[in-house]
Amino acid sequence: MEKKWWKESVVYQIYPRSFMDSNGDGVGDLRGIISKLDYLKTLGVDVVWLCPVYESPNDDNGYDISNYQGIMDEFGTMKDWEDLLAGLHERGMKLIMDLVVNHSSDEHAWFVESRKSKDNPYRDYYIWRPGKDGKEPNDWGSFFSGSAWKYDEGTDEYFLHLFSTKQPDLNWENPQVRREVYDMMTWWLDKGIDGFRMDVINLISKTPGLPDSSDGSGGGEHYINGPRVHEFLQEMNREVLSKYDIMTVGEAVDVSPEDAILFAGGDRGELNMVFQFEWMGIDSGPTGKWEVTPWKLTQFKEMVSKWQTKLNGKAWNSIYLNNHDQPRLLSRFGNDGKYHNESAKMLATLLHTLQGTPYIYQGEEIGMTNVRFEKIEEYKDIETLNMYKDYLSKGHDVADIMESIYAKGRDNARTPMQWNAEPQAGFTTGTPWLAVNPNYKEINAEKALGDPDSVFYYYKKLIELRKKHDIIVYGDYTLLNETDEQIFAYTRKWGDEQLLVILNFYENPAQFKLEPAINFQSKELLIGNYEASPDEDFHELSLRPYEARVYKLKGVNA
Ligand code: ISL
Ligand code: CA
Repeated sequence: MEKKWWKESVVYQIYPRSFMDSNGDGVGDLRGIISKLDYLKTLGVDVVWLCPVYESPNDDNGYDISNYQGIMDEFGTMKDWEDLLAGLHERGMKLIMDLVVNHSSDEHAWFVESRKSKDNPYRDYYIWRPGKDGKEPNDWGSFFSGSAWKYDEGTDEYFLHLFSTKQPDLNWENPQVRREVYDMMTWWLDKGIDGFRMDVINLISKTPGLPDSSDGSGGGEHYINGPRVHEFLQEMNREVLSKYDIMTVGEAVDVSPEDAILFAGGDRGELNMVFQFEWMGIDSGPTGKWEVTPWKLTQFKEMVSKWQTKLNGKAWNSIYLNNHDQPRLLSRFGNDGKYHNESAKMLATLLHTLQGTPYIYQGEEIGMTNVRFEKIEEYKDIETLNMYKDYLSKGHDVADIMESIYAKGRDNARTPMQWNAEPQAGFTTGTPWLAVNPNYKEINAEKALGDPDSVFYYYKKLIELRKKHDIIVYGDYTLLNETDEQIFAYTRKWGDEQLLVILNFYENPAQFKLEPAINFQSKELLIGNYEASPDEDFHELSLRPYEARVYKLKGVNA
């Protein structure tokens, strides 16, 4: 296995709108982030992934970009951004930027031109089609409800938008579009950034002719891992990425481990890793994410193990259980009430002892939780609001819709970062763009920093361990106790060392018996979320609620 800095790194994701507001307008900004760089340094993360800060009308909070080389006024200036980059680099941290090039904003100059006339030089930067029998050109659906096509009166044609109507898809078939994207990427890299997180990058190639879906299921088969996607990424790599020592992670909707190896295989010349969605789908039903469905630990273990073993030695995993699009991991996979701290630490142990690069989403390190706003008017996310209207019109019950939003809505992750117990959690002196979670007096960074036993310091310790033990980064993964419905246990192997990770995933105490037994010369308890005697016989352990332990075994003979 080849050693790389981005394998050894821990990434911290910042959603700028909600991180820290420096000027009291209720919106997080770049100066706000700069004021918290020492906080990130204390945590010990290596890389910051900054969600979009480019000029944008904010239909989808910056994922609709109207100028790829300018900074959104609300967030600050290019000078602020340069200071942020310098501040990170001075502290030995790196910066990766969000690259959103499946689509732009409809307010981008290219689209403004494109919609003017059928023979405009920019027409072919986007995907325009005449209607079919007075209806949309095909049956593809938008990720944000409804058709993926919008009719434009000016030229009597439709344009494709896989996301909101203000996010027209760029036409990657057009070599000029690709050139523009590569030049823009080069411009940012030459400013000194350390890589990209690429938004829905596996959607950029669409089946020629844009046929209807074969089964009325929305058309994903014609744009997920489309026919030219690898050709485009290899071209991007040749033209841009290969010229720099950077990290790249592609967001890849609906990919299998086999697909991931095509995007991120060591010999492919494409990306370093992808974000896959399989683990995120574990509680979704046949109709999708809003249909909240119970799951079993054995299913989850099977999914995790599949990615760990199939990618081993071939491609690199990204490890995350939440981000700005997902509910808070603690509310979803742990216990955000009585065992808040224990379960937050248990899940952190999992995330930081699997093979792959761990991603921490802002607030995860202090155990922030989901939120329940009473009224739909308090929600701001376009996906949530569109779904609400759509489901209402289809006759769903309001209370049921709200329950889905409480469990799965993206605003769960987007409430302002909880810095302290002062009004608005110390995020702003004004009125925040999205209300703060009412639990900020209990859960906040200041409190965590003052408590040596906090979730924050547990994350810090996990990050430190990663720097000390290569086995945590590179070791091979093997699942133990496969059929156990309460305990998730596995080993990592590296030379004659083994890491043994034992996690009680639930509130009930559990008995753990290591099977088969392992012979070793010495053992060391690296970390755990309860007081434990290092000499305890772990061949037969009583685990407390959400207990997590990580042992390093030396002199193992198989
Ligand atoms: O949020 C989701 C989870 O169900 C998806 O529908 C999400 O939109 C998808 O994962 C793609 O996400 C990315 O692209 C979107 C943007 O809204 C998300 O914030 C971004 O992460 C469009 O740019
Ligand atoms: Ca602000």
